[in-house]
Amino acid sequence: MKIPSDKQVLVTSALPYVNGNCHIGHLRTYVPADIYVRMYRKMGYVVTFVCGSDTHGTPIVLTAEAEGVTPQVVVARYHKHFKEIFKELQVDFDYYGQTDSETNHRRTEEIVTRLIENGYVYEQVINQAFCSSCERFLPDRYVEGRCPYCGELARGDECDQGCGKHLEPGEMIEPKCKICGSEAEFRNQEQFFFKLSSFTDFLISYLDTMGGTQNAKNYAMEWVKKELKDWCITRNLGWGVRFPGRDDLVVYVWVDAPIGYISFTEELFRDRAKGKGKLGEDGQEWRRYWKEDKAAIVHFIGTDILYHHCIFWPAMLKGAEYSLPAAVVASGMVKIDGRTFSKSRGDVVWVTEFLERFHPDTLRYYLVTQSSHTKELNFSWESFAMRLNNELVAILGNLVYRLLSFAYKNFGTIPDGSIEEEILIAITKTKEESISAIEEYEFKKFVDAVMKLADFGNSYFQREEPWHLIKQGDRDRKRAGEISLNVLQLIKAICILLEAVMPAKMEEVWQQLGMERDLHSVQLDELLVPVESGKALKKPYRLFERVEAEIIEELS
Ligand code: B3M
Ligand code: ZN
Repeated sequence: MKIPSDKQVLVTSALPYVNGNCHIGHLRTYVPADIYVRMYRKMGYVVTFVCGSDTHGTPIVLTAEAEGVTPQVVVARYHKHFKEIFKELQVDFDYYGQTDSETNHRRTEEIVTRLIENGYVYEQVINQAFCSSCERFLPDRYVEGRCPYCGELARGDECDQGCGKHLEPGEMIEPKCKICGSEAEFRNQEQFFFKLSSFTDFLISYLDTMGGTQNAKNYAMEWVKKELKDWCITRNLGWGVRFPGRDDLVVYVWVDAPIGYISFTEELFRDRAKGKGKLGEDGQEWRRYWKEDKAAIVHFIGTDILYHHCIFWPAMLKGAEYSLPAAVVASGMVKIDGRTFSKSRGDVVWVTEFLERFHPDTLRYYLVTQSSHTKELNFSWESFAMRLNNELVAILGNLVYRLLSFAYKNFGTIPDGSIEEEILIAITKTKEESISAIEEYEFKKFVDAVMKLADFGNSYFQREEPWHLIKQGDRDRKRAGEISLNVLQLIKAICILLEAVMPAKMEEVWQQLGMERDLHSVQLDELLVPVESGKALKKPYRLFERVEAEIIEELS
């Protein structure tokens, strides 16, 4: 999707449940979102990037109960953990909040009240799973059983092993209590429902123009055309955002979680306004994004939460009179060595463990090059090693080290000369391919295009053989300098583009090139600006190290 150049862009990433550590499956959404943000900034857009911890819902309450602590303790621990991981990975949110904030409670109450006033919420008594030995209702993940649609084992509010459908309270077959294991019974209980069914026509026309990846659009359209069921939006839980006027009920976590996107935008602009001492109007900037359609809102999510983002969420926004997302970008799921990711079976790769051995940028690179964004990504240490050794070391690292060593040793500064047509054309082509790949959320295509440019740099250097020329007379020496200058121009371009993917490593290259400006704020118009002759080069060192087979064996 092309975003009109006068629009601002608001990018969000799905909010992690903070009930456990970050694994590489999580990063499949955050890293591409961060790359998208960096590239749009380079393209000249004003981009705001928000995310935060999803603190409510039964996953967290269950973890807390198992540990014998309050949900706040669990939330605080993993909120900190996720923030640290994002920092290390340079997933650089403008604001990272959490859904238990006062702003989010207030905004959720306001939106739910608006939905009630607008006639989209009704009360109904439903049959709900109840555990007579624990003497409590069993909301969401408190219950396990079988999916009524496909018969697979399912937990709580989703059929996570089978068809992936969202399950309404009371829908599960053969429900059992997650806490004590006894068979649940059904008891009547009043809950509140959102009239999702009355948004069918709206959703059909909305989805038709919604941008984002095809998988998002197609799945959502299929669901809407089949039948939309009204949606139970309350739960009997103590932890969450109170349903207005009811002390015994909280809203379903999928109500207040996406509202977090709005609250974090509010909190960001409030903080910025405070910093400038201008709270009034400046603090209201968030309205431009969420009330006045002044920005393109782009949500990055995993395919498992498409239903929530393409159906519930736009209906809620519409019903409460808020702006609608311009695009939903859904990444495929991550598998480990061909197996579905599972903590209990040990089919999981923790990010902290990964980072003990490898540089964060190598993970960022791997996550976007291993498969295209909407496809499943099958992680294996072997495929990681191949990308690191054959691409980062052999193509990119080789180009940079070989050329810079040559230029540093023979000239010490950026040599004189002019940039050849061939080089300018190659850079221009890569720039165009990169922009259109990013506009289509084709992160792999984008990186592959830049790596092709690096490959071209290697062949050009090899073809021109400046190491022979340097030993000849002055004229040849001059030509060797010019060849180096041209490769330096390629490296500069690669550096600017790949900063979006490997911000730390490209910063290192940038410094080796002797550049003084902050690489992160350099825009794409600079790709063709000639490198400055006469500037001192820094002594180069190797960017990436090969990983040897023994290590891979040990890790696999
Ligand atoms: N907390 C995590 C997930 O289901 C969930 C996302 C909320 S996004 C508003 O992937
Ligand atoms: Zn199912």
